[in-house]
Amino acid sequence: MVDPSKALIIVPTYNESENVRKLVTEIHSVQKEIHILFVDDNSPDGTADIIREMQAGNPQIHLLNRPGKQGLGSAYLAGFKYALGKGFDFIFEMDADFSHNPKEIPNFLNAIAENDLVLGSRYIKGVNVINWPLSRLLLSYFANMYSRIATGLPVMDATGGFKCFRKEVLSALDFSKVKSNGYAFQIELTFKAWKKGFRIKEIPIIFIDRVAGVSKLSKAIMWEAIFMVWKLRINSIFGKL
Ligand SMILES: Nc1nc2c(ncn2[C@@H]2O[C@H](COP(=O)(O)OP(=O)(O)OP(=O)(O)O)[C@@H](O)[C@H]2O)c(=O)[nH]1
Ligand SMILES: [Mg+2]
Repeated sequence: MVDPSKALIIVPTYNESENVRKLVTEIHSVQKEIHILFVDDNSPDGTADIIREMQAGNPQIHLLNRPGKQGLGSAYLAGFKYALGKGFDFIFEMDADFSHNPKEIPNFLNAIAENDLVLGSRYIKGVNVINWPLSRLLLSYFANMYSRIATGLPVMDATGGFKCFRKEVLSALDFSKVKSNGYAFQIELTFKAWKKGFRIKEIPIIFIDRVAGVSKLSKAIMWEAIFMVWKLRINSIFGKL
């Protein structure tokens, strides 16, 4: 396993006041040296106030406060810049809603020792999704199949948001050229890392639908992904990634 004190978990938040306190407790009960960065878009429910309370006396909790809701992808890019600026070596993406189980973190830290990008995958070793309506599961499963066909990216779960990057991968990406913000954002980053020849490993995770708080999934996010996969492939043919 790599040194957990060199790892930062980025958690974008929008109205996650019901989840953040418990999330920090659980992450630190699994891996007490790890750092956590919340990127909050001025959540009206006061998520940032709770994070600030937790920050008092805990230097491992970081907060980037943005003035308004700007989307998941842009929150992650802001988080990546912060992570690189502070010299973290291993940078995670993770949702605040407990769809991603903190207990899996050590598996990522083990796998990143031999890889550059580790993806938490719902669709290797069967289908590991709990409590999603069948319609949403099918949408996600076929979206991944579609993305594989369009981009050629050989992973079973390209839209997942539980992943760990080595800093070299993020340093090699041109953030100003990252255009997508929703599910397509996940595909775009992994596709670019793959094209640059980085070692990518999928590890199985069990994904659980959110219990508290509200979903931010929208039609716009789906349309973006439908078009973006072809754009990625075409841009890569013309060397414009
Ligand atoms: N900072 C920031 N965080 C966001 C934004 N949109 C979503 N998030 C966070 O990103 C994570 C994933 O969003 P979710 O709403 O869980 O989206 P999802 O997982 O696709 O859908 P559900 O699990 O069904 O809610 C959560 O931690 C959200 O709070 C945003 O515009 N800005
Ligand atoms: Mg979620």
